[in-house]
Amino acid sequence: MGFPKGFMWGGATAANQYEGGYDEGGRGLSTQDVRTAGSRTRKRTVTYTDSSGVHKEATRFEPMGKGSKGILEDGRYYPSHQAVDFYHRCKEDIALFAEMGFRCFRMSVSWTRLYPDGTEAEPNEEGIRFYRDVFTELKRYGIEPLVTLNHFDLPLYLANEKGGWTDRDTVGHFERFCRTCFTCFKGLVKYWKTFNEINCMLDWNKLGIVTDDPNEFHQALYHVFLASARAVIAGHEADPDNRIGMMIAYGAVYPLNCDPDTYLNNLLSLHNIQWYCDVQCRGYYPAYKLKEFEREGIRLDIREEDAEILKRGTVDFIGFSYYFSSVSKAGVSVAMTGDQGKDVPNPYLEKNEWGWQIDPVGLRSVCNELYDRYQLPLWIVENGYGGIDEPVWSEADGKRTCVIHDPYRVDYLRKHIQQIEKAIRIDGIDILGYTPWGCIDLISAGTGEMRKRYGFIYVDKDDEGNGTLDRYRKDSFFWYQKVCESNGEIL
Ligand code: BGP
Repeated sequence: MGFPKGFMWGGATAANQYEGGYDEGGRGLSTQDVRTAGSRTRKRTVTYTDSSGVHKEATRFEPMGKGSKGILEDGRYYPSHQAVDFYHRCKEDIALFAEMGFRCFRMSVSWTRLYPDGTEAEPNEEGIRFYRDVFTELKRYGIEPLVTLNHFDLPLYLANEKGGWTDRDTVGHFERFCRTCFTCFKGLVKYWKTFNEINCMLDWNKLGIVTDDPNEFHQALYHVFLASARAVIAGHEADPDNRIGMMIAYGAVYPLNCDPDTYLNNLLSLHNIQWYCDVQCRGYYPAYKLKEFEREGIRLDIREEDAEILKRGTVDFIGFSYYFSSVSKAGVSVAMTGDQGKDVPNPYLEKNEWGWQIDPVGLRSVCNELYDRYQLPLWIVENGYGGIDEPVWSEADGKRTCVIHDPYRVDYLRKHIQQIEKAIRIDGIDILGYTPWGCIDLISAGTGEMRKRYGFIYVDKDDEGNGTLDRYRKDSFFWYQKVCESNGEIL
């Protein structure tokens, strides 16, 4: 078998979808806290007031306009507020992860739990205590934390009052937050990632941009790259043992046919995704991107010291999420947004109920693509099957309980793990670990639902926020337990 000793089997989560406790322990509001629930057919929205104070809602890609501010509306359901309550159930959950045999656990630190507005000089001690306890508990079971420093959250204050990432000061605020993490969690956390799915940071929730002006978008993103680089530098200074990666949503992209023009178009459309890796792994903007800026008239506000920061702040490994593959066609740009409805269908592949095209072989292809291009270790930090589970409820010893048969999830994961094994054994790729997404059911990022479930552990909660939040082991729990125990031999 290809899996090396010490391969990091585990699972992945993110604070805004998992943690809850949104107004407890001194935590401040984040942009994710003003996002409503949606569904496959009804998009999630942000509730906000426009510059005249009129209450409005906008979906992910709708510009909100200058002077807009995210707000909470009475009587609305905001899924991040409670999420699935890791805040109060962390010990119970960690015990379940340990029972499955996790060697690592991916989670994110909520920025506003440490810095409620993002601008404070000193961190919130209660927030630090919470995460320190979590990491200590993980260590007690021999589980290595893999920490995402930013998983789609931005302090609401910074977004509303300062323009979020369009403001260069946000870089400094983020660096202060990261330095606090590196100092306070030293010895407890060694593996970090800067920004989750940096290529999906297109909207107000993540960047704080209120217009669809490409210049504003690229300036904000430039600040994110700088912030990532400064975090990497700070992390290495704090502890040379720290390993700090980037994180991108990646997927295989196939040309529609063998027409040379189609092939070329495919190659170039890959640049839409690859340039994020180029900046973070090589330390500078690639020539094709600079040419594009020239053509589009995009001018960035760049300071002299920035080039050196980007260069010094390159990452130690590439973390990526992989859920589906796409087909490119001239005139249709491929972006890993998860909105596959608009994509070109691939006749060789099946889809899940959310239209995501399932493609295990594509995972091996992208491992090759990334490793050939950057020669950095890879970590598949998200992958998984989001589907509808049907629990079978019964009473046992006066307690309500349930079983969940989820062979579709096992089938999806098994086929992907087989391809990872080949990528290691046959292609010689250095892959550090595998942390399937939503190892415990949590709120969907795309739709805000609970019914799109990824977990090995079922959480009793519905799309309107009702339920006991009790946890139940699915069939896949016992399957993954064997995978971890046998280091991927028993699939
Ligand atoms: C990625 C995110 C995760 C996660 C996952 C699944 O984009 O990093 O936060 O949610 O996709 O997406 P969804 O929840 O929309 O099914």
